[in-house]
Amino acid sequence: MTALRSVSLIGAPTDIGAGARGASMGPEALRVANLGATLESHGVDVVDRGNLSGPSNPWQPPVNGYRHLPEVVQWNQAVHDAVYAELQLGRMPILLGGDHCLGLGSISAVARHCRDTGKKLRVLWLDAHADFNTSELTPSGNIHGMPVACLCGFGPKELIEIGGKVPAISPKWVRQIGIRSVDAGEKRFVHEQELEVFDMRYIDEMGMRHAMELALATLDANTHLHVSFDVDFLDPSIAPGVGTTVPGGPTYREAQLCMEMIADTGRMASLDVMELNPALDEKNRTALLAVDLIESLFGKSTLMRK
Ligand code: B3U
Ligand code: MN
Ligand code: MN
Repeated sequence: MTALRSVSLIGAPTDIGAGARGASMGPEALRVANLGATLESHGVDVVDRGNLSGPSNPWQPPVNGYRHLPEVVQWNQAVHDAVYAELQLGRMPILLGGDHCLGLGSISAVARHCRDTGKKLRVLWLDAHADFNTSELTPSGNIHGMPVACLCGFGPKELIEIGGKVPAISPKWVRQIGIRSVDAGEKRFVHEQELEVFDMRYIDEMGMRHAMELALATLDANTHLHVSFDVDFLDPSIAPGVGTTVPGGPTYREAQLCMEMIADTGRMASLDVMELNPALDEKNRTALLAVDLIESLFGKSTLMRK
């Protein structure tokens, strides 16, 4: 069972950091897929705070290695403030993205809350991508490829300072799962910073169970577990509704096991559901799958377990 049973849904309807338009419709697609009522059916107290607002997407090319930096800062500031406010109320924020650049606002707020309360932070990054680019390394300038680097202090000042402390987190607190697309320079940087990555090769060889056992090892009663779920983590055959599909991702069963093992820790205290792109989906099936997996994150299981 998860520790916190009071959840606040926060919509962040923007694709400001992405390379394809459409993730701005993600929050509504998750609502249409019945996320709120589904969580309520598992005994969760759910409040939908509605959508944040911010600048529209000007769809401009990168400037000095960043696309839409001022707009990305504004959106992340809004996300930071909203997530931090929910944590202060003792509620579990679920950020409905929106593209993954907003993981910066969300996790910098979580890190701030952990500093306030003396908690240890563990970030589980479920993604096809490492999102560890910088302006020098990025092939695209899209900031959704940079949030983990920014959280670790590598990024533009106005972005990395949002949570009040630089760096917001240490690479040691992060575990990445499902990774299968990393750019050449980004790969070197991942090694240099010693990010702990359970890539698809690891999952193929050792299995999701073993990967998750290691990723969740050393959690204790004082750990705040944040899950940042980029929907492109999933294999595109089951989750076509994302901007950057990468073949060879976790199957339905592997993804379910991943979520169930997170639920079993009872430590998840905040969640991002990112990069869902309804413009590329088929009859909302990717949103419905995301809701199904989120149910497992909240402890749904086929049989009663001890
Ligand atoms: N690594 C590439 C592609 C990418 C990262 N995150 C997503 N796509 N969703 C980049 O542009 O940084
Ligand atoms: Mn991502
Ligand atoms: Mn991704």
